[in-house]
Amino acid sequence: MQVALLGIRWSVKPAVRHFVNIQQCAAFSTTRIIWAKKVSGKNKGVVEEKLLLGRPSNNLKIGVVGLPNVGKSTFFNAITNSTVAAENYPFCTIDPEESRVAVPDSRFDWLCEHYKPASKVPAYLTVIDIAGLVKGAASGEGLGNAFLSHVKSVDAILHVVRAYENQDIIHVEGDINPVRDMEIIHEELRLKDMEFLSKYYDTISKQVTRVGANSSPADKAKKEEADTVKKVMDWVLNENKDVRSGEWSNPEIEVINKLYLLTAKPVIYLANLSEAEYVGKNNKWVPKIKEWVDQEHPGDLVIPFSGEFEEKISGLSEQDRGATLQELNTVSALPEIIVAGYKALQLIYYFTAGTDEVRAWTVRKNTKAPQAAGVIHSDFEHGFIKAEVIKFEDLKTLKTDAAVKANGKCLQKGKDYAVEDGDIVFFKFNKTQSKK
Ligand SMILES: Nc1nc2c(ncn2[C@@H]2O[C@H](COP(=O)(O)OP(=O)(O)OP(=O)(O)O)[C@@H](O)[C@H]2O)c(=O)[nH]1
Ligand SMILES: [Mg+2]
Repeated sequence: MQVALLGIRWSVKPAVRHFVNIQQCAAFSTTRIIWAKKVSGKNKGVVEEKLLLGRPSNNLKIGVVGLPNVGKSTFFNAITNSTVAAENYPFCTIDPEESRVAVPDSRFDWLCEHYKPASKVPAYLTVIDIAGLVKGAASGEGLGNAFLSHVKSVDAILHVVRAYENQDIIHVEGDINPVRDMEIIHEELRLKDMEFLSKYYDTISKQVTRVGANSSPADKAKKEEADTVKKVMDWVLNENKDVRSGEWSNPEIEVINKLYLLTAKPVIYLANLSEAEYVGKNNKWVPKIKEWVDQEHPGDLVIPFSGEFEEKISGLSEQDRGATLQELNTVSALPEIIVAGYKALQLIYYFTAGTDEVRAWTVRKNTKAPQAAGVIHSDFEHGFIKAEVIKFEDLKTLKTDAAVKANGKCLQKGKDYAVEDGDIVFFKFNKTQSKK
């Protein structure tokens, strides 16, 4: 038997949280986090792992959504260092633009400093700039159907809402009212889900035959699917709620995840303020936005930022940017937004670290060690033997790999270990088990 070793290190704690001390802004609590729960009955005591809403992939994207001309492309340019058109007229953006941005992480920086590796690869967040949605989008207004299909293709939403006053910048609704604007967008997303669900239910309910003791598994599955779609439809239509705020069982989540519903996607609200109000931490709309979010979508995050300010400082050299921020006694909101976006997608990363390379590997939350190893190479998954895991804080405290080992802090983990954000991992795998 041949045993191959791969040097890997990674770790994670709640990623960096520089942020935004605007008093009124929401506490950091990204969307809903679904925890494992106990199941009853004959499997009593066995912990059933709760499935996550959303696509089961580690290549997820977050879309910038909002009314036209509210600053989405300005934000996109600042966050991804791009130069897409951001002009003062509605529907400046038509086709989606995609870019990716490195996820800031002080642990990654520390590991790079520590190992001085030849190659450094951080985690990346993929961001998509989407065209503005208007009232009536769900019924085709303002190219609504095309634009909503762009929203359908992303896995989470950064909802930009305008909270700055400026007579020169056109507002499609005529005046500034972020709460009304958020309601418009939510209503359009919900209407589109309702339309899709009604059509889908019509189709599958026709395929459902009477289910009895002798029915085939396929017939039973179809019936269960139809029942779930009906339940989701009632939630969206009758309760007027978003899919993501419902409590769903694992079989229901499996059905929901195949439907790519717009209101199932996690949302982070970005309140676009003027530079002066952002720096002064004072804007009359932020408390109202927060209040609406707390009432309608409890637990969702509101992050104030300023498009014009971020655009301005993103064009400066690192040194000048630092000096400007210091002089104004403020911080850029972008690192906080990137980290929050990553979390909203339920993504985490582990590190592999050594003098060759320090690298962050993205996996979805709750991913078991063999599948996490498979992100590096499928051989690591198929021939998985064990993962040697070091917690970042242990390495930081004890300083060397040898000291970590000598103190019993190099943890031996098997195939049932769910990799944690920030773990520094060294996989052992059996090459003879590998599959092509
Ligand atoms: N004063 C001020 N102007 C802003 C801010 N953010 C964006 N703008 C201006 O608002 C106008 C529209 O900005 P965009 O970023 O193109 O808006 P958008 O949401 O992408 O618009 P569409 O693509 O048309 O939906 C531009 O003239 C921007 O310069 C801001 O924070 N303050
Ligand atoms: Mg735009």
